Amino acid sequence: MLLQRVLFLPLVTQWNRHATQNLIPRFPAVRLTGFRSNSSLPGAKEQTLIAVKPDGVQRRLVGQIIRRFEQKGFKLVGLKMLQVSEELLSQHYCQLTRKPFYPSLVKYMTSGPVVVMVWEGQDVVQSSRLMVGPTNPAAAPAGTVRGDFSLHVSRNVVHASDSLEGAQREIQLWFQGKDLVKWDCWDQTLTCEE
Ligand code: DAT
Ligand code: MG
Repeated sequence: MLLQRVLFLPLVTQWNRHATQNLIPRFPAVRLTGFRSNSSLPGAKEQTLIAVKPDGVQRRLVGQIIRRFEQKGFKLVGLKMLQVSEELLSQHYCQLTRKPFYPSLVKYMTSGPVVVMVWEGQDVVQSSRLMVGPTNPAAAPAGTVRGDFSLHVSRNVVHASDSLEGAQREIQLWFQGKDLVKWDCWDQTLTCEE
C-alpha cells in the first residue's frame, strides 16, 4: 500500500496539474516541476506523416490505425481529413509520377477522402514504417497494418514517410506550421528513458 502511494501519488498529482491547466486555459501557464522533458534525446522530437488512404477511410479503419500509434506511445500532433487534389498528390508522390502505375495511383488516392496525421516520438519515422509494413501487402507480416488489413499493393490502406527528410518534406506539404499542436504528454517519461 505504501509502495503504491509512493509510486502512483506523484503521477496522479502530475496528471491533475496537467488536467487542471488544460481545463482552465485562462489561468497563466505555470511551470510544472518534477515532470522531466525527454526532448533532448536524439530522435525524440522526430515527426512523421501517416495517412489513411481512401480505402482505409471507406473501410472504417481510421480508428484502428490511430489506436496502433497511440498504443505504441507516439504523440499525435496534427490531424485532418481532406479530399486530395491531383496537384498535391503529384508533389507528394513526385518520385513516382513517371511510373506506369501512377495514373491508377492518382485515381485511387483521389477516389475519396484521406485522413492525414503527424505523429511525434522517438525514432517515429523508422518505427512507423515497421508498423505499417512493406509496400506490397502480400509481403507484409501479420501484425503490420498492411499485413493485417490489405491484400494488394494498389490498395495498401496507409502511407508512412520513408525517411526523416521525406517526413519533413511531406509534413510541410500537407500541414501549415500553425496546424501542428505543441503539447506535453503526461506519460512521456513512462514511455521513454531520459
Ligand atoms: P510506400 O507507400 O511503401 O512508401 P512507394 O513510395 O514506393 O511505397 O509507393 C507509393 C505508393 O504507390 C504505394 O503505397 C502504393 C503505390 N505503388 C507502389 N508500387 C506499386 C506498384 N507496383 N503497383 C501499383 N501501385 C504501386
Ligand atoms: Mg513512399
